[in-house]
Amino acid sequence: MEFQDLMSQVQQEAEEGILAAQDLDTLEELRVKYLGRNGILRQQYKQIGDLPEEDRPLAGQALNKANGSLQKLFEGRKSALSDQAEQQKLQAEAIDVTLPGRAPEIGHQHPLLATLDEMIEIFLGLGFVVAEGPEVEDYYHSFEALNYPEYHPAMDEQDTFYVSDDVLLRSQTSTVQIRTMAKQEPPVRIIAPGRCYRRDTVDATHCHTFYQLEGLLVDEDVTFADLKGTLEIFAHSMYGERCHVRFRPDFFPFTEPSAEIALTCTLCGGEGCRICSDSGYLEVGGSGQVDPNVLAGVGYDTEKYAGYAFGVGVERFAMLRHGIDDIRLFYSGDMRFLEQF
Ligand code: 2U9
Repeated sequence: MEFQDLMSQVQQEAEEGILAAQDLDTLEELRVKYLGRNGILRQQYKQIGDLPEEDRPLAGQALNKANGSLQKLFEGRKSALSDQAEQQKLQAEAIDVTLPGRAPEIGHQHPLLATLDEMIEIFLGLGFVVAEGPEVEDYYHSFEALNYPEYHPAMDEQDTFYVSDDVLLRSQTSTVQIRTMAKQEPPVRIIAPGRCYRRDTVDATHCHTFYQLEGLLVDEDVTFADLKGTLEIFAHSMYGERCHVRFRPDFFPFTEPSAEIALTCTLCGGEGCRICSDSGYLEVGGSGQVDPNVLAGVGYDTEKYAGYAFGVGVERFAMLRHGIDDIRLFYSGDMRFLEQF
């Protein structure tokens, strides 16, 4: 094919390609193909040397003209595509300031901790102070100081999570009361809320991790009647004046005498129903006069001082408060559950 014809064909191809390019990357590929250092036009410049002497000036002029024309076309197309890309970017990033703002999600308290706070507030109103302590405890504070005998099943591995022979996850917040008494003389009037751990099989009413609220009052002349009266006020504050406390004999190593705490059923008011298995009462925890061995263990004069203590499970109260029938929901992290509170 004649040099001129070939050059015209190349120029036409290049012009069509440049005008058809829809983006800067495609355009750049065409620039390299036709106008680049190793491009087609550079090859054609080299081929001029192979033409007859008399044809070279005209061919060179024509090639320069084509090169200039393609460069100009390329620059124009590049400018157009650049503007277009800029416009597309601006549109993509455009913010319609007239749109309503996105309201920030307002968080809210977990139902379990909301119930715990409600319970704590009642005892704060009675003059108790919140005491806290470590969740990873030692054998002494967990068992010995609480008058557990050596062989008591609670300290077996099937009930308690052990980290080592002497280090474990607390199974009750009573350890906090021991630590507090060791640091101060009576009167002691504390509540110990917090997470506890037991090797329980997880089901609708048991979980290996649960919240407890324990209370301890040590002073001169503290009686079982004081205990009952304090719990009665707590019951009224939580569920109204018709909710009463029932004591039944029980046993705990750290209290003597001990009593199981039951409240008038919050659903049927004592008539009997599905929730309370027709008993009219709901067991919620335990209590008793602090065993003198425990007081003596922290150095208190047991001739002068006596105390009462109680312990309740918080999940129980939260489940009654909100009609929840599966304890696992509290720890599921399921927003469909949590968003209801
Ligand atoms: C000291 C002395 C005595 C706290 C008590 C209970 C009875 C009790 C359970 C209720 C449900 C734990 O969450 S639960 O599983 N607790 O029955 N707790 S008397 O007595 C103490 C505490 C500390 C120094």
